[in-house]
Order: sequence, then C-alpha cells, then structure tokens
Amino acid sequence: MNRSEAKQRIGDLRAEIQQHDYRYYVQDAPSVPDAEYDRLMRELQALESEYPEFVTPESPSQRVGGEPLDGFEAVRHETPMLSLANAFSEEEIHQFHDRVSRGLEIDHVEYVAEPKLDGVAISLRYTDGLLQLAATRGDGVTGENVTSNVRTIAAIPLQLKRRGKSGAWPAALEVRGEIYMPLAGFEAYNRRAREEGGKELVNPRNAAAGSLRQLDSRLTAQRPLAFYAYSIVASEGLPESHFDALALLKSWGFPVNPEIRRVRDAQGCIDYFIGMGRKRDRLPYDIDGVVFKVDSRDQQVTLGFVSRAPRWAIARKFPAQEEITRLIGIDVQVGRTGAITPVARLEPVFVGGVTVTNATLHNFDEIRRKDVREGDWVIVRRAGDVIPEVARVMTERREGEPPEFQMPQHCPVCGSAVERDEGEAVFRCTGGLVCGAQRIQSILHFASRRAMNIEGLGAKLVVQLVDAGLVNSVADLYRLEREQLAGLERMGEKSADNLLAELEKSKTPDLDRLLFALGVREVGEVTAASLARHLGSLEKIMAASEEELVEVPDVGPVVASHVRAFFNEPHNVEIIKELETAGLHWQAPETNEGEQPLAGQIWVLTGALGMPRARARTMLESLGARVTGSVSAKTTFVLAGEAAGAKLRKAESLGVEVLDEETFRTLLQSHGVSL
Ligand code: JCF
Repeated sequence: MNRSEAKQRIGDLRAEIQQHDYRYYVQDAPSVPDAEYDRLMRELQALESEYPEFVTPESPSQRVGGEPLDGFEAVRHETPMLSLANAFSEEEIHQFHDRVSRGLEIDHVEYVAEPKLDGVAISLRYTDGLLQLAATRGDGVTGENVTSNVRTIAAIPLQLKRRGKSGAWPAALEVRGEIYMPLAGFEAYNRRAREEGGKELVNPRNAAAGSLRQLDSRLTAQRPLAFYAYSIVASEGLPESHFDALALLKSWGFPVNPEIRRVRDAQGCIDYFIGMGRKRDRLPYDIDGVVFKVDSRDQQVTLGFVSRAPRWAIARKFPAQEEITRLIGIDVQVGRTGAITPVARLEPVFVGGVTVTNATLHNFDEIRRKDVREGDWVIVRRAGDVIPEVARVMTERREGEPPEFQMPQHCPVCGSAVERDEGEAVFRCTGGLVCGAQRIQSILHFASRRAMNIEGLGAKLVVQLVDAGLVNSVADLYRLEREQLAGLERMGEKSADNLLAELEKSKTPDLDRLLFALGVREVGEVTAASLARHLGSLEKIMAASEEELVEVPDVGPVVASHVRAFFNEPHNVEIIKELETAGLHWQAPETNEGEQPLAGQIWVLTGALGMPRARARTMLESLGARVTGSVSAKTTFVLAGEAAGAKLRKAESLGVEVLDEETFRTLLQSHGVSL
C-alpha cells in the first residue's frame, strides 16, 4: 500500500467505524460483532502509526487518552448552565403547570418529558462539526475544561454526521447533556476491581464524576462512560419545538434517551412520572427523577427565568434510594436450608419511600469486604421492591476500633455446629430438621403460594404450632384436629375450620408443585417442573441415579446431587409416606411427549417478563420449540417483554414476528400449559 492508498484507506476505516459507533450508541442496534469492530480499529491504528502525519484529533483511534494534564483550565459558559427547580409532589406539578399556563395565557401546554439521569452535566462545543471543547457545569457560569477526558467517551461524536440541507448543523454549536455510567458497566468495572484487588467505585454517579476529574485521560478511557444529549444552544437555525431539536441531535450522531416523550398538561406529566417510576428499576442506568420542559422555544422565551432556573422546566424527584443511618448491630437468621444470613439492625431511616430498620448484609465475605462493624455509619440502599442492603460503610466516620464481625460457631436457634460448604460463601447450621428455625422455614415454604398454596398458614401460626409441639414436619399438618387448632391463642373455631378446609384442598397437588414444596436444595419451580415432566412420577424421581438426573433439562450435577441426597435421607422418605397415608395424591403432569405443537420453531426471549425467563423457556421447550439468544432471519418469534431493546429492533428490522407477553400466555394456554 502506498502513501495515498493508505490515506484513502484511513478515511474509509474512520467512516466505517463512525457508522458502527452511530448504530451502536445512537440507534442501540449494533451492526457488526465486536470482533469485527476491533479488527477495523486495529487496522486503523496500524496505518496511523505507519503514517502519523494522517492522525487527526477526530480519529476514532484517539479515544484511548493522552498525556496527563497538570490541572483543568477554567471555562466560561457563554450561556449559563442552568439548574432546575424541583417538585416533590403531584401538587407541585399542578402548581408548575398553572404558573406556565397563566404566564402564557393559554389552557393547554405541550411538554417534553425525560428521565433525569444521575450523572454529570456537560457542555460540548463544536466548530464546523468538530468537537472543540468539553466543559463541566461548575457553578453554572464557570466550569472546567475536560476535553481530553471527554474525547475518550465513544458515545460522544468527535465529528458530526452530515445530514441533507435541512438538517445541516450550525458552524458554531453547543450541545448539552449528561455523562453517566450504565449500571452494567459499573458492576463489571467493580467486579474486575475486586478480582484484581483494585479500588471499587462507590456508585454510578460518583463514578461518572470521578472519571471526568482524572488528570490522566488514559484512566478515563478505561471507565465505561456513556452520554445522552438533552439540549442545543445555538443562535440560529433551530426548530421551534424542543422535541424536534432532540430528533435533530440524533440525526447529527448524538445519543438521545429513547424514553423521551411529548406529553400534555399536568396530567400528562403526572402519568409520565408514574410510568417512569414503575420502569425505574429496569432501566440500564440510575435516574433520580424526571424532567419536564415546555416544548415550544417561543413559549420558553416568554416565560424566561427566575434567578438561575428556567420558569419553563421542572424536575420531579423520586424518593432517594440511598440514605445514611447507624448500624445498631448484626443479627444472624437461619433459613430453610440452614443457611445463616447476617442481617443489619438499623436506626430507622426513610429510604426508597419506606422506613427501613433491617437490611441484608448478604454473607460473611460481604461483611468482611465492606468492613461492616457494629456502631458504624452506613449507607443503606433500597431500590424498588428489592430487599434493602447495606451498600457501604462510612469508615471515615468510625470512632475507635470496634471488633470485626465473627460468624457464630453454633446455630443461634438449635446450638448445632455451623459449617461452611467448601468453595461457598454460605455458612450453614448442620442441625437439619432438628433445628427449629429450619423446621419452621421448611413448613412455611411448603405452605407458600407457589408451593402447596395453603392460605392462612402464616409465620405466626407455624411458630405457634411448632412451639406447642403439634407440628414437627409437613406431614403433621394433615393430622391437625379442630380442637387442637381452636385451642391456640388468637385462633377461633372459624379460622380453625378455614385452615382445615385449606389443608383438605391442598391434598391433590400437581407433582411439580409437591416436588417444589418439599424444599430440595436448589430445586426451584422451573427445575421441579422439568423433573416432573421428564421423569413422570415421584417414584421415578426418587429412584433416579445422579447420571439419570443430569439427563433432565435444567438439571446439572449440583442439583442432581442435592436431589439424590434428599431422597437418600430416610427421614424425608418417611415424610413422603406419611403424606400419602394422610390422603395426599399428586397428579403426574400431562405429558405432551411426541405431541410437540411448536416443533421446528425458533424463539428469542427479550425484555422483562412477568415470569422468570427460565420458566418461559422451559415451557416453550416442552412444546418442542428451540430457544436461542440472538435474533436472525431464521427466528420464528421474538417474545418481547417490557423495556425490550436491541433484539426487538433487530426483529422489527428483519421482519420477524414479535409477540407480547399477553399473546404468549394465550398461546401457551391454547396448548394446554397451565400458568
Ligand atoms: O438528565 C439530567 N440530569 C438533566 C439535567 C436533564 C435535563 O434535560 C436538564 C438537566 C439540567 C438542566 N435540563 C436542564 C435545563
């Protein structure tokens, strides 16, 4: 290759890489596998190192960072970077809309609603379509020049895409948006830091801010940062509608949040806020609220500003997901399988919308890793309906040197020895069903809704029954008599009768539910269903060797050994006999062996479903379908749950039929699958 051929090839490679970046970051629909992308990048780097005279700052090869700086220069924002007023209630949204409509003297207002990212605001200046300067918000008037760091963020275009005449960009352009760290990247980064003994990032927001403040841009380049643009500052040539301006940004190559919508009046804003609140935990990034902006620029100008915030925009905040409180002590709880889990007792704190007094500490290793000690100030996190956890300790606030937490060597409930399974994080009480805690938990599990579904048999009652010596195993439940029950505290004759009726009703379970209810370690609903379907009867499951068990889909060697161990235990076999004597009989699953209505079909599952994905998969496979991970022209159906992304778009672009969950359930039911 001669010099001019190299120049040509460098240009082609840059254009191709830029196009792949656009597909990946803006359209969220990757056009080539990572390996192919890497190959193009390596070829570009090789050519540029052979012909350094052709290297330009806009080359995608330049995203690796450069020499460290001594400090960041100050940058003055010609148009100040505003802050947003906050609304903390529905009422305040109404008040906002009333102010806007009064100010504009109109009844109805169009707003643009968007998730409010928990990241770092950034201003990007482009001249003739080339990135010149990136600055943080600072105090709104003066920020810091972080251009060399921002250049390493692949989602930020170094050079704008050209569109036809109508969509041409102004020669001088400022784009504002939020740099953030996607949760997946944050977690992957920390996993690696843990493995390599490096420093972990505290949370995605701090991680984004800290990454931008690195003087050495090669370090920033290692951080998985992303970007969404949210406004354009330019003196001329902009659309009247803010929403249209966002579409224009996208056409120039900026990622724009796909959740952004145009809504109408206060009610539209409120509905959007509620919807986003439901979706919050399924988004691939942290948000701390939503932002509403008046869509019309003319209207924005009419409304103007109060001090440093626009009158035409407001942020509605979600309750904080992290708060600081004091850890009073560490308790341990014994679960159904004897697993001993440490629990933090906390000074009550309002977080994620509820008052929290307990939080999980996961396991012993986590306590050591986070260095949690009694009396510490801790950050408690409660995201959505997830169990609250101690996210981290504020060791800087610790007074003195409290002792490290020690796992008890004896079970706090039954006194049996506590042991740690080899290669596992979990400590276990070795007492088995001798341990009152395990007995109670195993009975509760047996009665739970997804197992035998015995309504009215809650924790308080089970504790009473065990304490009174009436119930020692699940088989004893079916020997309970009316007088015994009615004699218990807080238990009338009516509730006694109801419970007996519930027990009676539970005597003809499906085999998979019974199997799940028995509480074999590692045998969840999906595995239980698979065992029942493939082996057909409890006798066969009980008699199966480990070799036979691993033949069953969804069963690996670990599960197989737990199943074998469970049925090798005479006590467990005895309980099953007693259940039969008490009149229980379980129905074998209807086999559709040989009858496979979906044979030959290839399915892809994507997005969030209302059932575990493994379950949907097992059910499809039981009907003869094959389930794969990526969409291609061969795919028969794509089942798209909520917040489905790239796979859904790929299906649409290939013309593959897409089903929603509702339709999917109907389809399964039409083939006799019970849900
Ligand atoms: O996502 C954000 N954090 C965010 C912040 C989004 C916006 O549209 C904003 C903002 C701060 C100020 N808009 C303004 C005017």
